[in-house]
Amino acid sequence: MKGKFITVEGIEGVGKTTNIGFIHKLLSDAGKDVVLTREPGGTPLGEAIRGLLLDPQYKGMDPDCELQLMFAARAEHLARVIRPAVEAGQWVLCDRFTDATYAYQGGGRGLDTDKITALEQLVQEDFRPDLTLLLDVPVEIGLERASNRSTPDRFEQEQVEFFERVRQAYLEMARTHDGRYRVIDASQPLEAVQRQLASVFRSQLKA
Ligand code: Z5A
Repeated sequence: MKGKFITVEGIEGVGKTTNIGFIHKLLSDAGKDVVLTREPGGTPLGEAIRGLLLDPQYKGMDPDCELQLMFAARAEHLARVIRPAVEAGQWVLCDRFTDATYAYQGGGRGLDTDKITALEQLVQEDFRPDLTLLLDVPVEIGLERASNRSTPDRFEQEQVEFFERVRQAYLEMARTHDGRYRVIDASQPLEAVQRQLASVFRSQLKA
């Protein structure tokens, strides 16, 4: 039996890392064999590409270069980690995936969606997440929560308007792909966010 591919999305500081640990425990307690991974990254080559993408010395990187590096890392990740795990019946829990490309490179950088769709088709064929959790908070809350970081990476150096465009792109995807999206109000205290997540997984685990 095939496993499932679950992605967690949202703007910076929304609580993805914090809540992925909680979801991992929920699924493991329910007897699922869970693989935790992230994008960009998830393989040695992907993590090397991540290093290039986040490095502030490449501030001003050409948006097409950024887009293609995201998909180069994704191709390796799909081939080495995600597809084999799902085929083997594991539940793959991934911190960001292609919806982040639509939100950041499409919404944030303003790249044409058709370019992203063409690369998505090339790299993924018909492979898509089974479930996407969008943790949503107003931008000022996300940036405030993320503000304790020591050295901001290349994305964290962007302006508020950039993150507003990213958030709106995510919310628009949630409206149009409502079959696989669950929007979680992540502005609430952590216990309340985790109650919403537990409720989503109660129905997923029954399905
Ligand atoms: N990127 C892209 O452009 N295109 C793509 O296709 C992909 C990615 C895949 C790296 O991603 C960058 O890559 C990302 C987009 C780009 N850049 N940005 N921005 P990343 O996921 O590794 O980086 P990130 O978004 O910056 O993650 P993050 O800052 O680590 O945020 P987070 O994981 O969502 O938040 P957190 O670390 O769990 O929580 C932040 C703080 O808030 C922490 O102190 C928590 O204790 C606190 N927190 C969490 N939840 C709560 C609640 N409910 N109340 C109060 N405080 C809370």
